[in-house]
Amino acid sequence: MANRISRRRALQCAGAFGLAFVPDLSSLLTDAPAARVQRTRSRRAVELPQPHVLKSKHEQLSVKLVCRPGTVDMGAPLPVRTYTYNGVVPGYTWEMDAGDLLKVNLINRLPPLPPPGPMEMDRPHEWTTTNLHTHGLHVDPGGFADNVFLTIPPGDSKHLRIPIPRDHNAGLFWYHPHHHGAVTQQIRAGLAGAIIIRGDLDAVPEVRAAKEQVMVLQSIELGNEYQLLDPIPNPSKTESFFPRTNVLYTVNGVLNPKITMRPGEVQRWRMLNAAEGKYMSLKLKDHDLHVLAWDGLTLHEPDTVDLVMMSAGNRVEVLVKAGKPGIYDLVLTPGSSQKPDIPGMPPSAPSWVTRSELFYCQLMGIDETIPGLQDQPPELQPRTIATIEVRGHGKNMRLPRDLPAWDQKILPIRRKRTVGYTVQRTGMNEFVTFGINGVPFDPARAPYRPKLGTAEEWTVVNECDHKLIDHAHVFHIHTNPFKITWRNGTKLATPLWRDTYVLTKSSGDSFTMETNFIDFTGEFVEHCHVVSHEDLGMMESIEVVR
Ligand SMILES: [Cu+2]
Repeated sequence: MANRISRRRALQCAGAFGLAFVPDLSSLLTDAPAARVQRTRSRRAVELPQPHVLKSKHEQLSVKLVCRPGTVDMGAPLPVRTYTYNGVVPGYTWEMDAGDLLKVNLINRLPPLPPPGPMEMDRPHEWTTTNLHTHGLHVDPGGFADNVFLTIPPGDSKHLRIPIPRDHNAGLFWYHPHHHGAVTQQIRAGLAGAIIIRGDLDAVPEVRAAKEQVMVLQSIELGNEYQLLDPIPNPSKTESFFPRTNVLYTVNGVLNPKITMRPGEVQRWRMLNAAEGKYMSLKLKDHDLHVLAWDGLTLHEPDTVDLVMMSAGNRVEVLVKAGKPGIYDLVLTPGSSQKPDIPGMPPSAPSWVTRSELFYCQLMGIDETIPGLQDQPPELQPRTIATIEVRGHGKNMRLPRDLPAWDQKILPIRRKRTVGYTVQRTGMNEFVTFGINGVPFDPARAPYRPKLGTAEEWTVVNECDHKLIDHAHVFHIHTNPFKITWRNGTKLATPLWRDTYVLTKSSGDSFTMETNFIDFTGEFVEHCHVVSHEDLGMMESIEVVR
């Protein structure tokens, strides 16, 4: 049994030896310095592949999910050596109906790590141990179901059994590993896959008529030889917790695939941001995006926009109606930035050179006084992640007017809470850990205990010290979705239903949400879905009790 020590204890030990925790601050940004963003090697664009689909039969879907190292062709200059589900990135798509039983035989064939020294709960650790989270599904968080406290070390396996409730909402969800300390490593490797629950939205005639494209957006983080690098639990000043020199922005595992459409054709793009900590602001040149649903929660009517901002973990479903013949780029901008473009939110900084970017420029040796995109670090530059080719002739397809909305009634609010996303630093301004309300995740700590059959109102605040570099965060809670009612002190005319939502980069930014704790008791977590922040402590447990 590995030895676990608390951060406070570790600090005391470190102090005793005259050491300080002074990791490279750049590792706290979602963008490591000097990482190159790989576009694609010269070859003809491949048509967007679809992950292989496993469909339920007789109200049951049984899958064998093998985590193992593998070599994958993503269209980069070299084959990519990383972790895979069943040898592919992303994993297969699981398709079910509400009421089905999902059975997963999860087998861990990742390499064992050398025996660890003392493990710190807010540093990367046991990064080849795994488990499984079904993100967004309203299912049992305990036992051998959607239980993120299960541990499956290399060589081990578990049979999971996850009944999908009969009244489950239809939409796009996803699965990924969630072993604390290992989440970043396994997500940046590419371990993720889509889950589709069929239902009312699929029956809308205009939606049913549209060709469906699942789009798993990932950022695969690699070294010089396009190989996954190990995390560094206690990096030196010049190292990162999660080193990488190449970042591949892939859609369904390939760089810049092509999507072919006919003029007037409507397609349904089911997009998932399965990247580690990357905000993805997506635009399609000369085309509107007609949003049907966020996070598997259908809107009342399509929301027509020219940009969607997906935080890590978000899903958005859009209809796209092809215009005139031509080539159109689907652009990610500003991609992995700490400054996500958030529709409806005013920019929170007076200039595009914010403190974090300035800091970044200093690290990179970039002259930040010269304005213009060429001065942006490569991970902050806009980039094309897919190319749409409209050609030939097609019939003029229609868009829907009304949708079968998700609008669960919120129970009477039983309690209000403030949840602060915080960073601890030493007096010397050196990073110590991330936390929630100042406390880093500790598995031994008693969870917060709301009562089954009640609702609560939480205000989530970015409480990073404004004197320090800014961090955007992403709030995600398991098991129950939430309804956002206020943002930065302004009541929303139309509340937003999500299971994952951005907490913008400025200190004091906040949103207020309401959530029902219904159907399931048991322990689960809420955490930052910039999962490097989560592995470094930004998570807490909740146990719903009778
Ligand atoms: Cu965070």
